Amino acid sequence: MWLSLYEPLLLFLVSLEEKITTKEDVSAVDQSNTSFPEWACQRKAKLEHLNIKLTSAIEVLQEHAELRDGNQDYSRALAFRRASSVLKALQFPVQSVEQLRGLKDIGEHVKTVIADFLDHGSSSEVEEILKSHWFRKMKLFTSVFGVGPSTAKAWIDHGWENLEDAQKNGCPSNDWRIAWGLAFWKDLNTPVCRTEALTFSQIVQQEAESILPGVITTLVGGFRRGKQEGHDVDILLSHPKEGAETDLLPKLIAALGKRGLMLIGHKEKSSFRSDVLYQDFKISTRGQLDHFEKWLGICKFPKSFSKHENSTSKCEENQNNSHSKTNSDSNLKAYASLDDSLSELYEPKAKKAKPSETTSLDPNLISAAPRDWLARRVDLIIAPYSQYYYALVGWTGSKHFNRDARLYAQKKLGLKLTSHGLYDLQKRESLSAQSEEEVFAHLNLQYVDPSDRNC
Ligand code: DCT
Ligand code: MG
Repeated sequence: MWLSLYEPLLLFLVSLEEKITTKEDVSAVDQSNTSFPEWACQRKAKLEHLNIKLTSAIEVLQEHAELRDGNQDYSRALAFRRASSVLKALQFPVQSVEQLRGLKDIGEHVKTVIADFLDHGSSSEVEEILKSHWFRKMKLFTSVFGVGPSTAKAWIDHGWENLEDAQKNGCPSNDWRIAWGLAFWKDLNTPVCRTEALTFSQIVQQEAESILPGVITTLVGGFRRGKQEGHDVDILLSHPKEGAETDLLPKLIAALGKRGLMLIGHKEKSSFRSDVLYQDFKISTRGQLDHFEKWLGICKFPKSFSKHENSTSKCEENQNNSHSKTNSDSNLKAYASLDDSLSELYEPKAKKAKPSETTSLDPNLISAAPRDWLARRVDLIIAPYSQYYYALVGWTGSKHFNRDARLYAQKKLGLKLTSHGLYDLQKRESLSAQSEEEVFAHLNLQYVDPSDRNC
Protein backbone atom coordinates (compact mmCIF):
# COMPACT_ATOMS: atom_id res chain seq x y z
CA MET A 1 0.00 0.00 0.00
CA TRP A 2 2.69 2.45 1.13
CA LEU A 3 4.77 1.38 -1.82
CA SER A 4 1.97 1.82 -4.33
CA LEU A 5 1.26 5.34 -2.99
CA TYR A 6 4.81 6.41 -3.11
CA GLU A 7 5.77 4.47 -6.20
CA PRO A 8 5.26 7.36 -8.69
CA LEU A 9 7.29 9.66 -6.44
CA LEU A 10 10.04 7.08 -6.07
CA LEU A 11 10.16 6.48 -9.81
CA PHE A 12 10.34 10.22 -10.40
CA LEU A 13 13.22 10.58 -7.93
CA VAL A 14 15.11 7.66 -9.45
CA SER A 15 14.69 9.01 -12.97
CA LEU A 16 15.74 12.48 -11.77
CA GLU A 17 18.82 11.00 -10.17
CA GLU A 18 19.61 9.12 -13.38
CA LYS A 19 19.20 12.31 -15.38
CA ILE A 20 21.47 14.24 -13.04
CA THR A 21 24.12 11.51 -13.03
CA THR A 22 23.99 11.09 -16.78
CA LYS A 23 24.21 14.83 -17.28
CA GLU A 24 27.15 15.10 -14.91
CA ASP A 25 28.88 12.10 -16.47
CA VAL A 26 28.45 13.38 -19.98
CA SER A 27 29.62 16.87 -19.16
CA ALA A 28 32.63 15.48 -17.29
CA VAL A 29 33.38 13.22 -20.20
CA ASP A 30 32.76 15.92 -22.78
CA GLN A 31 35.29 18.04 -20.99
CA SER A 32 37.87 15.30 -20.89
CA ASN A 33 37.22 14.35 -24.52
CA THR A 34 37.62 17.82 -25.92
CA SER A 35 40.99 18.15 -24.26
CA PHE A 36 41.94 14.57 -25.07
CA PRO A 37 45.24 14.67 -26.98
CA GLU A 38 45.08 13.59 -30.60
CA TRP A 39 48.35 11.67 -30.72
CA ALA A 40 49.26 8.64 -28.63
CA CYS A 41 52.74 10.11 -28.03
CA GLN A 42 51.05 13.09 -26.30
CA ARG A 43 49.14 10.86 -23.88
CA LYS A 44 49.97 8.74 -20.86
CA ALA A 45 49.13 5.06 -21.10
CA LYS A 46 49.90 2.81 -18.15
CA LEU A 47 50.03 -0.98 -18.21
CA GLU A 48 47.23 -1.11 -15.67
CA HIS A 49 44.58 1.05 -17.25
CA LEU A 50 40.83 1.30 -16.73
CA ASN A 51 39.57 -0.43 -19.88
CA ILE A 52 41.56 -3.67 -20.01
CA LYS A 53 38.62 -5.91 -20.98
CA LEU A 54 37.67 -3.68 -23.88
CA THR A 55 41.21 -3.30 -25.18
CA SER A 56 41.76 -7.07 -24.94
CA ALA A 57 38.69 -7.62 -27.11
CA ILE A 58 39.73 -4.98 -29.64
CA GLU A 59 43.26 -6.36 -29.78
CA VAL A 60 41.87 -9.73 -30.85
CA LEU A 61 40.24 -7.96 -33.82
CA GLN A 62 43.49 -6.14 -34.50
CA GLU A 63 45.50 -9.32 -34.42
CA HIS A 64 43.01 -11.09 -36.66
CA ALA A 65 43.30 -8.27 -39.21
CA GLU A 66 47.11 -8.37 -38.99
CA LEU A 67 47.20 -12.10 -39.60
CA ARG A 68 44.76 -11.90 -42.49
CA ASP A 69 47.18 -9.48 -44.16
CA GLY A 70 46.61 -7.52 -47.34
CA ASN A 71 46.54 -3.73 -47.48
CA GLN A 72 42.90 -3.50 -46.59
CA ASP A 73 43.40 -5.54 -43.45
CA TYR A 74 46.52 -3.59 -42.58
CA SER A 75 44.47 -0.41 -42.36
CA ARG A 76 41.78 -2.28 -40.43
CA ALA A 77 44.44 -3.47 -38.00
CA LEU A 78 45.72 0.07 -37.68
CA ALA A 79 42.24 1.38 -36.93
CA PHE A 80 41.81 -1.20 -34.14
CA ARG A 81 45.27 -0.43 -32.77
CA ARG A 82 44.47 3.29 -32.65
CA ALA A 83 41.14 2.70 -30.96
CA SER A 84 42.67 0.48 -28.32
CA SER A 85 45.42 3.04 -27.75
CA VAL A 86 42.76 5.70 -27.03
CA LEU A 87 40.96 3.43 -24.56
CA LYS A 88 44.22 2.74 -22.73
CA ALA A 89 44.70 6.46 -22.05
CA LEU A 90 41.17 7.27 -20.89
CA GLN A 91 40.86 8.44 -17.29
CA PHE A 92 37.53 6.66 -16.78
CA PRO A 93 36.21 3.14 -17.34
CA VAL A 94 33.90 3.19 -20.35
CA GLN A 95 30.36 2.33 -19.32
CA SER A 96 28.49 3.54 -22.36
CA VAL A 97 29.45 4.36 -25.95
CA GLU A 98 28.06 7.86 -25.35
CA GLN A 99 31.14 8.55 -23.30
CA LEU A 100 33.28 8.08 -26.40
CA ARG A 101 31.72 10.98 -28.24
CA GLY A 102 34.27 13.22 -29.95
CA LEU A 103 37.14 10.77 -29.75
CA LYS A 104 38.69 10.74 -33.21
CA ASP A 105 40.07 7.22 -33.35
CA ILE A 106 36.98 5.39 -32.15
CA GLY A 107 35.09 4.47 -35.33
CA GLU A 108 31.62 2.99 -35.78
CA HIS A 109 32.85 -0.59 -35.96
CA VAL A 110 34.71 -0.29 -32.67
CA LYS A 111 31.68 1.39 -31.08
CA THR A 112 29.52 -1.56 -32.10
CA VAL A 113 32.00 -4.00 -30.56
CA ILE A 114 32.16 -1.94 -27.37
CA ALA A 115 28.36 -1.67 -27.16
CA ASP A 116 28.08 -5.44 -27.63
CA PHE A 117 30.66 -5.96 -24.92
CA LEU A 118 29.01 -3.54 -22.49
CA ASP A 119 25.59 -5.11 -23.07
CA HIS A 120 26.54 -8.78 -23.01
CA GLY A 121 29.93 -8.97 -21.31
CA SER A 122 31.46 -10.26 -24.55
CA SER A 123 31.54 -9.43 -28.23
CA SER A 124 30.09 -11.93 -30.68
CA GLU A 125 32.58 -10.89 -33.35
CA VAL A 126 35.52 -11.49 -31.01
CA GLU A 127 34.08 -14.81 -29.84
CA GLU A 128 33.77 -15.97 -33.46
CA ILE A 129 37.40 -15.15 -34.13
CA LEU A 130 38.60 -16.87 -30.98
CA LYS A 131 36.72 -19.99 -31.98
CA SER A 132 37.97 -19.97 -35.55
CA HIS A 133 40.21 -22.92 -36.32
CA TRP A 134 42.15 -20.83 -38.86
CA PHE A 135 42.90 -18.09 -36.32
CA ARG A 136 44.00 -20.61 -33.75
CA LYS A 137 46.35 -22.29 -36.19
CA MET A 138 47.76 -18.93 -37.29
CA LYS A 139 48.33 -18.00 -33.63
CA LEU A 140 50.00 -21.30 -32.95
CA PHE A 141 52.29 -21.19 -35.98
CA THR A 142 53.25 -17.53 -35.54
CA SER A 143 54.15 -18.29 -31.92
CA VAL A 144 57.21 -20.12 -33.30
CA PHE A 145 60.34 -17.93 -33.31
CA GLY A 146 61.02 -16.94 -36.92
CA VAL A 147 57.54 -17.72 -38.25
CA GLY A 148 55.61 -14.73 -39.60
CA PRO A 149 52.10 -14.68 -41.07
CA SER A 150 53.16 -15.72 -44.60
CA THR A 151 55.07 -18.82 -43.38
CA ALA A 152 52.17 -19.67 -41.09
CA LYS A 153 49.78 -19.43 -44.03
CA ALA A 154 52.02 -21.67 -46.13
CA TRP A 155 51.98 -24.25 -43.31
CA ILE A 156 48.20 -24.13 -43.18
CA ASP A 157 48.09 -24.51 -46.99
CA HIS A 158 50.24 -27.65 -46.62
CA GLY A 159 47.42 -28.97 -44.45
CA TRP A 160 49.51 -28.95 -41.26
CA GLU A 161 47.45 -28.93 -38.11
CA ASN A 162 50.05 -28.65 -35.36
CA LEU A 163 53.72 -28.10 -34.61
CA GLU A 164 54.44 -31.79 -34.85
CA ASP A 165 53.38 -31.68 -38.51
CA ALA A 166 55.90 -28.91 -39.07
CA GLN A 167 58.62 -30.91 -37.33
CA LYS A 168 57.77 -34.16 -39.13
CA ASN A 169 58.39 -32.44 -42.42
CA GLY A 170 61.90 -31.63 -41.34
CA CYS A 171 62.86 -28.05 -40.76
CA PRO A 172 60.44 -26.52 -43.25
CA SER A 173 62.92 -23.87 -44.32
CA ASN A 174 66.62 -23.23 -43.95
CA ASP A 175 65.90 -20.60 -41.36
CA TRP A 176 67.81 -21.49 -38.18
CA ARG A 177 65.29 -19.54 -36.13
CA ILE A 178 62.47 -21.86 -37.13
CA ALA A 179 64.45 -25.04 -36.41
CA TRP A 180 65.38 -23.77 -32.93
CA GLY A 181 62.03 -22.10 -32.45
CA LEU A 182 60.24 -25.40 -32.99
CA ALA A 183 62.59 -27.40 -30.79
CA PHE A 184 62.40 -24.89 -27.92
CA TRP A 185 58.80 -23.82 -28.51
CA LYS A 186 57.70 -24.58 -24.99
CA ASP A 187 60.53 -22.66 -23.28
CA LEU A 188 60.18 -19.71 -25.62
CA ASN A 189 56.44 -19.61 -24.99
CA THR A 190 56.84 -19.51 -21.23
CA PRO A 191 56.97 -15.81 -20.31
CA VAL A 192 60.34 -14.37 -19.29
CA CYS A 193 59.85 -12.69 -15.95
CA ARG A 194 61.37 -9.51 -14.67
CA THR A 195 63.70 -11.20 -12.15
CA GLU A 196 65.27 -13.31 -14.91
CA ALA A 197 65.60 -10.32 -17.24
CA LEU A 198 67.27 -8.22 -14.52
CA THR A 199 69.66 -11.01 -13.54
CA PHE A 200 70.73 -11.57 -17.14
CA SER A 201 71.01 -7.85 -17.78
CA GLN A 202 73.34 -7.48 -14.74
CA ILE A 203 75.59 -10.24 -16.09
CA VAL A 204 75.70 -8.54 -19.50
CA GLN A 205 76.56 -5.26 -17.73
CA GLN A 206 79.42 -6.90 -15.77
CA GLU A 207 80.88 -8.63 -18.81
CA ALA A 208 80.52 -5.55 -21.02
CA GLU A 209 82.12 -3.36 -18.33
CA SER A 210 85.16 -5.59 -18.09
CA ILE A 211 85.54 -5.50 -21.89
CA LEU A 212 84.81 -1.78 -22.26
CA PRO A 213 84.89 0.26 -19.03
CA GLY A 214 82.24 2.97 -18.94
CA VAL A 215 79.86 1.04 -21.18
CA ILE A 216 76.14 1.86 -20.85
CA THR A 217 73.91 -1.22 -20.61
CA THR A 218 70.15 -0.69 -20.54
CA LEU A 219 67.36 -3.22 -20.27
CA VAL A 220 64.88 -1.89 -22.80
CA GLY A 221 61.64 -3.15 -24.42
CA GLY A 222 58.63 -3.99 -22.29
CA PHE A 223 60.67 -4.39 -19.09
CA ARG A 224 61.76 -0.74 -19.27
CA ARG A 225 58.09 0.17 -19.57
CA GLY A 226 57.46 -1.67 -16.30
CA LYS A 227 56.20 -5.02 -17.58
CA GLN A 228 56.60 -7.95 -15.20
CA GLU A 229 56.78 -10.46 -18.06
CA GLY A 230 57.85 -10.39 -21.65
CA HIS A 231 58.55 -12.62 -24.61
CA ASP A 232 62.23 -11.71 -24.76
CA VAL A 233 65.03 -9.68 -23.17
CA ASP A 234 66.12 -6.59 -25.12
CA ILE A 235 69.41 -4.99 -24.07
CA LEU A 236 70.82 -1.79 -25.58
CA LEU A 237 74.55 -1.04 -25.25
CA SER A 238 76.52 2.10 -25.99
CA HIS A 239 79.56 4.06 -24.80
CA PRO A 240 79.90 7.81 -24.24
CA LYS A 241 83.06 7.79 -26.34
CA GLU A 242 81.82 7.58 -29.93
CA GLY A 243 83.41 4.65 -31.73
CA ALA A 244 84.55 2.88 -28.54
CA GLU A 245 81.64 0.44 -29.00
CA THR A 246 83.00 -0.87 -32.30
CA ASP A 247 84.45 -4.23 -31.15
CA LEU A 248 82.22 -4.75 -28.17
CA LEU A 249 79.65 -7.18 -29.56
CA PRO A 250 81.87 -10.11 -30.69
CA LYS A 251 83.81 -9.90 -27.41
CA LEU A 252 80.61 -9.77 -25.38
CA ILE A 253 79.18 -12.79 -27.21
CA ALA A 254 82.39 -14.71 -26.54
CA ALA A 255 82.33 -13.74 -22.83
CA LEU A 256 78.70 -14.79 -22.42
CA GLY A 257 79.50 -18.01 -24.30
CA LYS A 258 82.33 -18.70 -21.84
CA ARG A 259 79.81 -18.42 -19.01
CA GLY A 260 77.71 -21.07 -20.76
CA LEU A 261 74.86 -18.68 -21.50
CA MET A 262 74.74 -18.76 -25.29
CA LEU A 263 72.69 -21.30 -27.20
CA ILE A 264 72.33 -20.10 -30.78
CA GLY A 265 72.10 -16.76 -32.51
CA HIS A 266 72.96 -14.55 -35.39
CA LYS A 267 75.08 -11.43 -35.46
CA GLU A 268 74.05 -8.65 -37.82
CA LYS A 269 76.56 -6.04 -38.90
CA SER A 270 75.64 -2.39 -38.72
CA SER A 271 74.09 -1.29 -42.02
CA PHE A 272 73.84 2.36 -41.01
CA ARG A 273 74.58 5.02 -43.60
CA SER A 274 73.67 8.67 -43.24
CA ASP A 275 70.82 8.39 -45.77
CA VAL A 276 69.13 6.01 -43.33
CA LEU A 277 68.17 9.14 -41.38
CA TYR A 278 65.68 10.26 -44.02
CA GLN A 279 65.00 6.98 -45.82
CA ASP A 280 61.50 5.54 -45.66
CA PHE A 281 61.55 2.21 -44.00
CA LYS A 282 58.47 0.71 -42.52
CA ILE A 283 58.37 -0.65 -39.01
CA SER A 284 56.78 -3.99 -39.54
CA THR A 285 57.01 -7.33 -37.84
CA ARG A 286 58.64 -8.68 -40.98
CA GLY A 287 60.72 -5.79 -42.21
CA GLN A 288 64.03 -4.61 -40.85
CA LEU A 289 63.60 -2.61 -37.69
CA ASP A 290 66.75 -0.53 -37.85
CA HIS A 291 70.37 -0.61 -38.99
CA PHE A 292 72.22 -1.21 -35.73
CA GLU A 293 74.81 -3.90 -35.16
CA LYS A 294 73.04 -6.56 -33.13
CA TRP A 295 72.86 -10.15 -31.98
CA LEU A 296 69.47 -11.83 -32.14
CA GLY A 297 69.31 -15.24 -30.64
CA ILE A 298 68.48 -17.66 -27.91
CA CYS A 299 70.32 -17.78 -24.58
CA LYS A 300 70.42 -20.38 -21.84
CA PHE A 301 69.03 -18.92 -18.61
CA PRO A 302 69.81 -21.15 -15.61
CA LYS A 303 66.59 -21.81 -13.72
CA SER A 304 68.24 -20.10 -10.72
CA PHE A 305 67.85 -16.75 -12.57
CA SER A 306 64.20 -16.67 -11.61
CA LYS A 307 64.71 -17.55 -7.93
CA HIS A 308 64.02 -15.13 -5.13
CA GLU A 309 66.16 -15.67 -2.07
CA ASN A 310 63.66 -16.94 0.48
CA SER A 311 60.53 -17.80 -1.38
CA THR A 312 59.11 -19.28 -4.53
CA SER A 313 58.59 -16.35 -6.82
CA LYS A 314 55.61 -15.87 -9.10
CA CYS A 315 58.14 -16.26 -11.85
CA GLU A 316 59.08 -19.79 -10.77
CA GLU A 317 55.42 -20.68 -10.34
CA ASN A 318 54.78 -19.68 -13.95
CA GLN A 319 57.67 -21.75 -15.16
CA ASN A 320 56.60 -24.79 -13.20
CA ASN A 321 53.11 -24.52 -14.57
CA SER A 322 53.08 -26.72 -17.64
CA HIS A 323 50.08 -24.90 -19.09
CA SER A 324 51.67 -21.53 -18.92
CA LYS A 325 51.66 -19.96 -22.35
CA THR A 326 53.59 -17.16 -23.85
CA ASN A 327 52.98 -13.51 -23.43
CA SER A 328 51.35 -11.49 -20.75
CA ASP A 329 49.03 -9.82 -23.24
CA SER A 330 45.55 -10.38 -21.96
CA ASN A 331 44.04 -11.13 -25.36
CA LEU A 332 46.53 -13.96 -25.74
CA LYS A 333 45.63 -15.17 -22.27
CA ALA A 334 41.99 -15.17 -23.30
CA TYR A 335 42.96 -17.08 -26.40
CA ALA A 336 45.19 -19.57 -24.59
CA SER A 337 42.59 -20.34 -21.98
CA LEU A 338 39.95 -21.05 -24.59
CA ASP A 339 40.52 -24.74 -24.83
CA ASP A 340 43.27 -26.42 -22.92
CA SER A 341 42.33 -29.74 -24.45
CA LEU A 342 44.06 -28.42 -27.55
CA SER A 343 47.28 -28.08 -25.64
CA GLU A 344 48.76 -31.16 -27.26
CA LEU A 345 48.54 -29.16 -30.48
CA TYR A 346 51.01 -26.75 -29.00
CA GLU A 347 53.62 -29.14 -27.73
CA PRO A 348 55.71 -30.83 -30.36
CA LYS A 349 56.92 -34.22 -29.19
CA ALA A 350 60.61 -33.89 -28.42
CA LYS A 351 62.89 -36.65 -29.54
CA LYS A 352 64.44 -38.70 -26.73
CA ALA A 353 68.12 -37.99 -26.27
CA LYS A 354 70.92 -39.38 -24.18
CA PRO A 355 72.90 -36.78 -22.25
CA SER A 356 76.04 -37.68 -24.21
CA GLU A 357 74.37 -36.50 -27.38
CA THR A 358 73.91 -32.96 -26.17
CA THR A 359 77.12 -31.79 -27.77
CA SER A 360 75.49 -32.24 -31.16
CA LEU A 361 73.99 -29.08 -32.58
CA ASP A 362 70.68 -30.75 -33.26
CA PRO A 363 68.23 -28.43 -31.49
CA ASN A 364 65.79 -31.27 -30.83
CA LEU A 365 68.43 -33.34 -29.06
CA ILE A 366 69.61 -30.39 -26.98
CA SER A 367 66.08 -29.51 -26.05
CA ALA A 368 65.18 -33.06 -24.99
CA ALA A 369 68.35 -33.70 -22.94
CA PRO A 370 68.19 -33.17 -19.16
CA ARG A 371 69.00 -29.53 -18.47
CA ASP A 372 68.78 -26.95 -15.71
CA TRP A 373 68.19 -23.96 -17.95
CA LEU A 374 65.46 -22.43 -20.05
CA ALA A 375 65.86 -21.16 -23.58
CA ARG A 376 65.17 -17.43 -23.74
CA ARG A 377 65.03 -15.02 -26.67
CA VAL A 378 67.59 -12.24 -26.32
CA ASP A 379 68.34 -9.18 -28.47
CA LEU A 380 71.63 -7.34 -27.88
CA ILE A 381 71.78 -4.02 -29.73
CA ILE A 382 74.82 -1.77 -30.11
CA ALA A 383 74.24 1.94 -30.71
CA PRO A 384 76.89 4.60 -31.31
CA TYR A 385 76.52 7.29 -28.64
CA SER A 386 75.45 9.96 -31.16
CA GLN A 387 72.35 7.82 -31.85
CA TYR A 388 71.95 6.33 -28.38
CA TYR A 389 69.01 8.40 -27.05
CA TYR A 390 67.00 7.87 -30.22
CA ALA A 391 67.79 4.16 -30.01
CA LEU A 392 66.69 4.23 -26.38
CA VAL A 393 63.30 5.71 -27.29
CA GLY A 394 62.88 3.30 -30.24
CA TRP A 395 63.87 0.18 -28.33
CA THR A 396 61.80 1.12 -25.29
CA GLY A 397 58.66 1.19 -27.42
CA SER A 398 55.88 0.38 -27.27
CA LYS A 399 55.54 -0.50 -30.94
CA HIS A 400 52.47 1.68 -31.20
CA PHE A 401 54.20 4.54 -29.38
CA ASN A 402 56.96 4.39 -32.02
CA ARG A 403 54.57 4.22 -34.95
CA ASP A 404 52.55 7.11 -33.62
CA ALA A 405 55.53 9.30 -32.65
CA ARG A 406 57.05 8.76 -36.11
CA LEU A 407 53.85 9.67 -37.90
CA TYR A 408 53.34 12.68 -35.62
CA ALA A 409 56.92 13.88 -36.26
CA GLN A 410 56.49 13.64 -40.01
CA LYS A 411 52.96 15.04 -40.30
CA LYS A 412 53.08 17.77 -37.70
CA LEU A 413 56.72 18.83 -37.77
CA GLY A 414 58.21 17.67 -41.06
CA LEU A 415 60.76 15.63 -39.11
CA LYS A 416 61.83 12.06 -39.76
CA LEU A 417 62.14 10.13 -36.51
CA THR A 418 63.90 6.75 -36.41
CA SER A 419 65.92 4.86 -33.81
CA HIS A 420 68.98 6.47 -35.41
CA GLY A 421 68.00 10.11 -35.07
CA LEU A 422 65.69 12.96 -35.95
CA TYR A 423 66.07 14.56 -39.35
CA ASP A 424 64.65 17.88 -40.45
CA LEU A 425 63.43 17.14 -43.96
CA GLN A 426 63.39 20.81 -45.01
CA LYS A 427 66.62 22.00 -43.50
CA ARG A 428 68.24 18.67 -44.37
CA GLU A 429 70.00 18.36 -41.05
CA SER A 430 69.76 16.05 -38.09
CA LEU A 431 68.99 17.15 -34.57
CA SER A 432 71.28 15.65 -31.97
CA ALA A 433 70.12 14.67 -28.48
CA GLN A 434 72.06 14.21 -25.25
CA SER A 435 69.14 12.74 -23.30
CA GLU A 436 65.72 11.17 -23.84
CA GLU A 437 64.19 14.43 -22.56
CA GLU A 438 65.93 16.24 -25.38
CA VAL A 439 64.42 13.84 -27.93
CA PHE A 440 60.96 14.74 -26.62
CA ALA A 441 61.82 18.46 -26.56
CA HIS A 442 62.89 18.36 -30.23
CA LEU A 443 59.51 16.79 -30.94
CA ASN A 444 57.65 19.54 -29.10
CA LEU A 445 56.32 16.89 -26.76
CA GLN A 446 56.15 16.81 -23.01
CA TYR A 447 58.43 14.09 -21.69
CA VAL A 448 56.58 10.79 -21.33
CA ASP A 449 57.96 8.39 -18.76
CA PRO A 450 58.63 4.86 -20.15
CA SER A 451 55.92 3.47 -17.85
CA ASP A 452 53.44 5.79 -19.62
CA ARG A 453 54.40 4.61 -23.11
CA ASN A 454 52.26 1.47 -22.98
CA CYS A 455 49.84 2.73 -25.58
N1 DCT B 1 59.78 -2.46 -31.85
C1 DCT B 1 59.15 -1.67 -32.81
N2 DCT B 1 58.53 -2.27 -33.87
C2 DCT B 1 58.53 -3.62 -33.99
C3 DCT B 1 59.18 -4.41 -33.03
C4 DCT B 1 59.78 -3.80 -31.96
O1 DCT B 1 59.14 -0.45 -32.70
N3 DCT B 1 57.93 -4.17 -35.04
C5 DCT B 1 60.42 -1.79 -30.70
C6 DCT B 1 59.42 -1.45 -29.62
C7 DCT B 1 59.69 -2.40 -28.52
C8 DCT B 1 61.10 -2.88 -28.76
O2 DCT B 1 61.38 -2.66 -30.13
C9 DCT B 1 61.29 -4.33 -28.37
O3 DCT B 1 60.45 -5.16 -29.18
P1 DCT B 1 59.68 -6.40 -28.57
O4 DCT B 1 60.58 -7.17 -27.70
O5 DCT B 1 59.04 -7.11 -29.71
O6 DCT B 1 58.52 -5.70 -27.78
P2 DCT B 1 58.30 -5.55 -26.20
O7 DCT B 1 57.49 -4.32 -26.03
O8 DCT B 1 59.59 -5.64 -25.48
O9 DCT B 1 57.36 -6.79 -25.90
P3 DCT B 1 57.70 -8.08 -25.00
O10 DCT B 1 57.53 -7.62 -23.60
O11 DCT B 1 56.70 -9.11 -25.39
O12 DCT B 1 59.10 -8.50 -25.33
MG1 MG C 1 60.87 -7.36 -25.62
